[in-house]
Amino acid sequence: MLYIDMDSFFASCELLRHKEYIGKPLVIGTSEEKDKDRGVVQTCTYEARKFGIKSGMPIVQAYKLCKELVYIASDEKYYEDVSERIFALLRGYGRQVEQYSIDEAAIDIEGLDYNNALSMGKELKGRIAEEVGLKCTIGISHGKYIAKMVCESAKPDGLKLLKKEEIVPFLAGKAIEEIPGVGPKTASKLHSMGIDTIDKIGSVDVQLLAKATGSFGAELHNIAVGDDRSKVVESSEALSISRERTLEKNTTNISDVYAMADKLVEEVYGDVKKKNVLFKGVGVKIKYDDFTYVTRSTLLKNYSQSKEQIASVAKKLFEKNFDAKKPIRKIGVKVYSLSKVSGQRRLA
Ligand code: TTP
Ligand code: MG
Repeated sequence: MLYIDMDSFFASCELLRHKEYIGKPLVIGTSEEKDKDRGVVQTCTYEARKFGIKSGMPIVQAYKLCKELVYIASDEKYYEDVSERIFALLRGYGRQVEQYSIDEAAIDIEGLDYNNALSMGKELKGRIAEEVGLKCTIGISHGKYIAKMVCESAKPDGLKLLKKEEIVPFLAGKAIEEIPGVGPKTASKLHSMGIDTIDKIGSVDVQLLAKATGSFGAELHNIAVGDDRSKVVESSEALSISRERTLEKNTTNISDVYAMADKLVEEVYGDVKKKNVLFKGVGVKIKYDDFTYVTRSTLLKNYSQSKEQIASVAKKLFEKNFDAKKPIRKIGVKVYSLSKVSGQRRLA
């Protein structure tokens, strides 16, 4: 398994178009610059991390830690475009790719020996640096959980391979919270059983583990003994399901938009059923004849698998954002924030 995670992703994207800030402590925040004090840090450069600044921290606190901090307001549309280019490159290898977030993926490298796996990692780093201009870290090992942990341990700009026999020593003494997917709930259950480090998980009876942590128990045991069997799950774990299509002719008539939306909803719903996933988010994209576009989305209260719900939310979003003065060229419909109906747990 090869696990790739871009370094300080949003901040690095900004440095591509703001070369003047290279080498400076830079944060990307959730609020417009004029009211940046109300926002939180989404990410920051490694130069800013030296001051103790990190994701989730209020901007006000970040400024207390570093007075010379440079601030840029988040521009997620741009980061998504950069991400799409990176994923197109990753998918170009014809291997299974499981996308975990805007900047993280696991790639199935079955059939490669350690040397070839390392060569692939090196090549990927080189191509992403050359073709996109960004740095990333790659962890290679057996199973997704271990590969992700190896990746974390090699940040930033790292490439690290952990052989099978090196896994148990690597895990020794590490806190259970370092296992991807172990959140506060699982952690507190494990703590109440007297388990605080990963190696201890391995010495506990699997039945007991399963009783405390459900279906994750057996997987946790496997991870702890260096036998992480998790595999890439490409389709059902995809971040979103979407369709977009160009209208027959550019239009300022909303009924043309609704008619096309019905078709797209039908197709998106077809995929939802086929992959047997639930969704929590519904979004639309409106592309105008001047090649500008807007995206709008709504998060539902609960996970859903209803076609009517996709249709009604999409329609509302199209209606609300319709502007009769701007001819529309193309529209899109998507569902996101997906969850499997059963099985596979997410890492990130
Ligand atoms: P991460 O991969 O967690 O962080 P990163 O890429 O900035 O830094 P690194 O991987 O080198 O440690 O997240 C990817 C992007 O997701 C990040 O650039 C910004 C965004 N993000 C948030 O918006 N809020 C958050 O709390 C986190 C953790 C990330
Ligand atoms: Mg990252």
